[in-house]
Amino acid sequence: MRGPVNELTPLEKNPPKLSKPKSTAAGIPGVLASFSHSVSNNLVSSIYNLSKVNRFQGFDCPGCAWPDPDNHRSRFEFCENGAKAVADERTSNKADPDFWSNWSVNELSLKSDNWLNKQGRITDPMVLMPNSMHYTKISWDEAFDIIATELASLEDINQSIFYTSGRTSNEAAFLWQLLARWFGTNNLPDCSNMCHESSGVALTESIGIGKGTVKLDDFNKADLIIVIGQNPGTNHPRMLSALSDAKKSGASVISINPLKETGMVGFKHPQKPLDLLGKGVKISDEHISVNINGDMALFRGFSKVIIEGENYDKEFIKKYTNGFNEYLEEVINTDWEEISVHSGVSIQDIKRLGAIISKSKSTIVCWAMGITQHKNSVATIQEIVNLQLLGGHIGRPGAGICPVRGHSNVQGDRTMGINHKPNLDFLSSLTANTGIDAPIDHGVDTVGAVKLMKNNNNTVFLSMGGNFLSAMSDTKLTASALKNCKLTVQISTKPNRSHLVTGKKALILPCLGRTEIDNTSQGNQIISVENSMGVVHSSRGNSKPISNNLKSETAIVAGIALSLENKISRNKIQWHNLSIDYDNIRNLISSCIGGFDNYNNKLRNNGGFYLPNPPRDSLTFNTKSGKAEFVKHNISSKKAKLNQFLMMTIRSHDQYNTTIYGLNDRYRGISNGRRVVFMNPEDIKDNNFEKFQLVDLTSHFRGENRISHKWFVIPYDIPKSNIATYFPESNSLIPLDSVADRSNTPTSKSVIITISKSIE
Ligand SMILES: Nc1nc2c(c(=O)[nH]1)N[C@H]1C(S)=C(S)[C@@H](COP(=O)(O)OP(=O)(O)OC[C@H]3O[C@@H](n4cnc5c(=O)[nH]c(N)nc54)[C@H](O)[C@@H]3O)O[C@H]1N2
Ligand SMILES: Nc1nc2c(c(=O)[nH]1)N[C@H]1C(S)=C(S)[C@@H](COP(=O)(O)OP(=O)(O)OC[C@H]3O[C@@H](n4cnc5c(=O)[nH]c(N)nc54)[C@H](O)[C@@H]3O)O[C@H]1N2
Ligand SMILES: [Mo]
Repeated sequence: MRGPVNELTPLEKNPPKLSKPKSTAAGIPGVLASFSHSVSNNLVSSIYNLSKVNRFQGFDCPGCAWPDPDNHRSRFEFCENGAKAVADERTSNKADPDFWSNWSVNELSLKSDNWLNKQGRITDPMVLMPNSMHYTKISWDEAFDIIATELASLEDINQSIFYTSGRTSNEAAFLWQLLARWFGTNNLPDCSNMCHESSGVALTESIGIGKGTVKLDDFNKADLIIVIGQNPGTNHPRMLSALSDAKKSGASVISINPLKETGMVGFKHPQKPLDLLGKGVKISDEHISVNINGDMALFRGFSKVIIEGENYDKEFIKKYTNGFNEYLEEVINTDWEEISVHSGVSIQDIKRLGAIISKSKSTIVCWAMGITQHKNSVATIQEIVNLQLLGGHIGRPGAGICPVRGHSNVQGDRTMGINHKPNLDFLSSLTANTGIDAPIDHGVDTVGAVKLMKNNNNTVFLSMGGNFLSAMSDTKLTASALKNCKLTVQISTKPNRSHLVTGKKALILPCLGRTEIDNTSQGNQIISVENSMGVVHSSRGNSKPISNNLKSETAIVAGIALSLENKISRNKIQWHNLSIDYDNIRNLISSCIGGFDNYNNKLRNNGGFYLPNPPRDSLTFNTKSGKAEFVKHNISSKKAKLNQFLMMTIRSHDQYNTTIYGLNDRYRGISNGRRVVFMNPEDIKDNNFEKFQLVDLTSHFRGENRISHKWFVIPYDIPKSNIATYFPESNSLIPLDSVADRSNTPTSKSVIITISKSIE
């Protein structure tokens, strides 16, 4: 029998150490921190590897989706975040078959996420049989056969789920969705569902494309850059170089965030010696400590200032937009008091900043998870677009909208068709070019996937990267759903909790990482990715793979497909030819997806190529009206009632999503602990708590309670009645059905919580 498996990260015994939050990001400590992580892994190969990151002939940094300059590359186009990601992948530690035989899944589940990740790279395909406590080694052919047998025996094809995390290359992603659709399902949930889905839904309706409209170069032409709900110092450090350059070219920066994040205060460029020695560049000219989820009201306030002052771009509005009069009326009818209460910002401050925004000739607005993971996220993003349309700040140099993506190829995966709601043009093109009978019915997203697995005993869940258990909301429910599957398959590089909380049978298929040489019978292959600004470029691994028994993600997809082909009747696809020469995949992509003509040649240009972006390139909007839409909504915000708190779940400086590199959050002054609740000092006093008080958190949703024990209270500069915790630890508190309207994204940044002292 398999004993109990712990689906949650274990509790922490001791409180963390505290120091003052830092006022400057990067600089010498940033560089040293990246190297100390490398040192602890493998210094020589890491330094060699770092010099290859984001060079024209090197590999794409697995750290984030922030773009590189178009025409040049500095010797080290990377940052602390990238350095950690590379060092983490290049570790010499191995989670090999001996490791898996030494530890049962039950024992492993008592270890922390940090410990699991430290065990190193998975070296061989492994299987966990029903009732067994240990993974054992299996051959690739046997593994593929198990998957094919289980898939072929499904009563309903829609009991299969093909999840994708956003590090997957364009080539592997294209094959992955082809496999799912050739088999017959659109069950293609992906990490976007938990990330920028709200941006995609909002922008598609407002401007006719689910992506941003700026190029990196626009940052140097902007008058004003507004950064909302984002912590670039930790999550997109290279963005700080763009912001500091923009400031040198005369731009002002406004930061809107319940927290004063260090990167937004000051920045020292880690690759410029003079910057390192000096005091650093001040980044934000203004910071607004908005209440959690107060942004929609705040932006309504900015629009009101512009409309009251008649400072809008009448010509742009007339020529390029639809719905202005209705929006105008809505704004006039929203009263100031309401705006101030919802946003938590004084009318005076909103008017002062609104006046600055009114004057800007070219404004860029950037946002990330602080905006996308709330109930009203789609409406909030559309309010941001409304403001940009008022000033004509789209399709003009130095202006536009900039949702800053997370995973390094999450945007590319969507472009490749990883989408549970594919558009019909894409499906018919896929059918025309591959002969498959592409299914039309919508598939499940991540929330739908949990429900599907929960309600069926026989689901097969396949995961191309990621850590579904820990990344998803409602950890216990997600765990019970995964355990209900007849088979779960993880295509992974490093051990994580999704390897421990599994279906009746489970497989781990270890793949090459981005830094490794991908050699096939046709020679070394390159892959491609799309960054946050729509540039597609190549990536080439340069290190010897950690084990001889790894396969590339593309080879794994082809292996599953070839095995399945023998068991079901479907049209022939040249899986083998596609998987040995990625030019063949790219030729197929060229014929199926717009903007990729001549893909193979263009990819080999230094820096790659831009995909078409109609709003940016020609002020063309593929919306219902053919114009950019003002979309009006009643203003709303989530508010905690008396004795409740509104909780946001955020990343520390030492984690990459569910991968925990270490236990410090250097910029926020926390070390050696993660189980913390950031709380306003007055709230601490009013509740009779103390610093390091051990508390239990209970979330409340539609009459249901979820409880999580033993968190340490930390006094922090955060608005009253707002609190923050780190994910993934706090995911068990987020109810599965608490999602954003229309995008169905878990509301990871607005969870209603009560706090009580723990019983020791
Ligand atoms: N080192 C590192 N880099 C990463 C990642 C990582 O985990 N580690 N993850 C990658 C991924 S997948 C993603 S999506 C991105 C995530 O990048 P971010 O979105 O920067 O990540 P979060 O830590 O979720 O930060 C959310 C920020 O929004 C603020 N915030 C929360 N709620 C609100 C709100 O209601 N209003 C406003 N205005 N602000 C709010 C928080 O205080 C915090 O500063 O980073 C990517 N890069
Ligand atoms: N509460 C809360 N929950 C959140 C969020 C939040 O802000 N708050 N953020 C959400 C967001 S924005 C996102 S994007 C999701 C992230 O969700 P996921 O993308 O599912 O999770 P990751 O933690 O990025 O996945 C890490 C695992 O990916 C595997 N891996 C790493 N590199 C590779 C590779 O090259 N190939 C393959 N095949 N596998 C690889 C490793 O085994 C590693 O353990 O989490 C979401 N969950
Ligand atoms: Mo993300």
